[in-house]
Amino acid sequence: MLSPRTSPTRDIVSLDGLWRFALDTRAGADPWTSRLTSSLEAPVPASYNDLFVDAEIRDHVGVAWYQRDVRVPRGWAGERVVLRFGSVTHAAQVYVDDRLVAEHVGGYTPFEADLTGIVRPGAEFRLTVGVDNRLTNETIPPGTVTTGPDGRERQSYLHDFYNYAGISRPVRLCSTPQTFVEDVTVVTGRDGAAGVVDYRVETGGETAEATAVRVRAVDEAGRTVAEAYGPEGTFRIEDVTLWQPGAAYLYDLVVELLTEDRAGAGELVDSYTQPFGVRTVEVRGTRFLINGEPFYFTGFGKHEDTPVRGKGHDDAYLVHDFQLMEWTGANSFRTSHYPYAEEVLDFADRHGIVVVDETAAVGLNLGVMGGLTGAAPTPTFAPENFGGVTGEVHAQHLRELIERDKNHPSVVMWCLANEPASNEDGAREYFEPLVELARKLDPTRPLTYAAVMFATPQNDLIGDLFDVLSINRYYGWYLFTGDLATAEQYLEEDLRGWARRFGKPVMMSEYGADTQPGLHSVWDTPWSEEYQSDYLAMYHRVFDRLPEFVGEHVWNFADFQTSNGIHRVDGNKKGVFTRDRRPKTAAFSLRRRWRGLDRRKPGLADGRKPGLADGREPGATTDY
Ligand code: BDP
Repeated sequence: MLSPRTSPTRDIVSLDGLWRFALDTRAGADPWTSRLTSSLEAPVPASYNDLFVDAEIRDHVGVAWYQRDVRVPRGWAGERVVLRFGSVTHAAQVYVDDRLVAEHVGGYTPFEADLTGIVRPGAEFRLTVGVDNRLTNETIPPGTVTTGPDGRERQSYLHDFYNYAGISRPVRLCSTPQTFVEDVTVVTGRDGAAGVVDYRVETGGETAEATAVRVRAVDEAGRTVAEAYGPEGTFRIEDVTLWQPGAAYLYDLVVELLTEDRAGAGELVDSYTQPFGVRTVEVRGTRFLINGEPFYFTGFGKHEDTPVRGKGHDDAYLVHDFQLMEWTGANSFRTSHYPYAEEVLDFADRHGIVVVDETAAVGLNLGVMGGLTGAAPTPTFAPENFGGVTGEVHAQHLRELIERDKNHPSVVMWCLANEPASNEDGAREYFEPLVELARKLDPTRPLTYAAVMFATPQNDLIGDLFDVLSINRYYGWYLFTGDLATAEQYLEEDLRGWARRFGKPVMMSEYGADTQPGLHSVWDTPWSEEYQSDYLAMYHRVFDRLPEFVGEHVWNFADFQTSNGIHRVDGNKKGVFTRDRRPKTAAFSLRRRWRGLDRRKPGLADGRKPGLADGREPGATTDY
């Protein structure tokens, strides 16, 4: 699905701002049929949970209503009018006046409603959105709703981050011509110094057959460097400037629909500009290659999580987070544990940050209920749990993710799930069709999943289906807490086991320790800032001993809010930055390691870990 962009033929009106707001329990029957009586107003985009000093709202399980009035620009006569939501978490019903115009399930992907003929240019309409935050075994992520002894519904789920809900990304009213560019796909390759670009354009609308397609690639200086005609084809960009990690370069693909077949002769019907970068991604042996060069991931698992706004998109935090990642020397991050706002990926494209793009499939693992034993109380993939429709819902989420993000050069790998029960019977049957689907939709990007601690090199059932092994481990935190010497041995044995069994690149997708900012200790004291640094340094020593190792993503970039049912003190404190983005000691240690990695050292050329700039082995030092 294309991102909304203005063009000579397209306009956009932002519907962000304050909307009327009421919980379903207080909104009366059919609240879309009239003006909401509530005096509450909620900002869009934002999660609603932390806005009001009202526990009933924060803990609400079910539907909440948002409403505003919208005037369609009078100049849009004859145009197609589309309403577009960046995301509504987790399910939405959208009404224009009394009429249901869209329903969507999935809290982290966009959807649209075509309002042509339903709304009138120059006139106003009442827009009402029902936002359902319930998670069940038929949603991704999954969860359970139960009724407590007080008759109130309660939501539980199998992930630790707080279940924020609301209209969390921008809402826009867009115009397009009646015949319009519906989709664009760009796949890039290289032939010597030239870029080879395959493109495909899909046209929508009634008169689609009567139009011709022209595409132009325009460089950053505004020069047209290639042109092609027809709905699909290939063109070359001679002396191409590649999109590279840390050195982004974007071309614009200007897609034009014209009234006639004769190239360039017709009148402009629609125009849409799709940015793209020329780069290749490939897994070869135990190497991860970008543009044919070994790439070593440094960075974080993140969350969309900020005070007050919850999971609402915020451009100020977007800019600041990327600044802090660059400051620490991160070249990449994982969109743990759901697709992030499109604005985030556009920014990564423009700034050369590499992204591992994850679906919202977190918590497909009943083993987490068994505590450290990992023994699932009932099999995860049994039909009554996640062996039923969950897989189909997961497939739909995957489709929507790939359709949305396929053109982002920053996205180099799809992560199909976080910590699924890949060690349990049924895991292979569950994941095989998803892997097949992902490869069909996008044959160009490698696939991974983040392996849970209970999944070992001995019992994992799905590693061979994927291209990169991403491993989440907490030796020294949940296991061998405070004993980094023992943790180091187990970690090394574990990681070597994955490399030995599968012969594929291995990366650490999570490793981290909860840390209370300001707590200091001369001992190995868990929760102290020094322990977090020592813990990370221990992991780095191990990584640097493994030739198959291709990257390190620390858990987590920043502290984040968790649900009440989790035993934590005001959230997960594994952040290298606090929730308000102040650095803990570990941020400085990471900065020394990551910014000190010397890319010119010969080691990197054959894909092995580089040494530090001054010749020391990375991780061999005390890092704070
Ligand atoms: C991992 C999960 C992550 C948690 C982390 C933790 O993937 O979402 O936040 O544990 O416990 O298992 O900090």
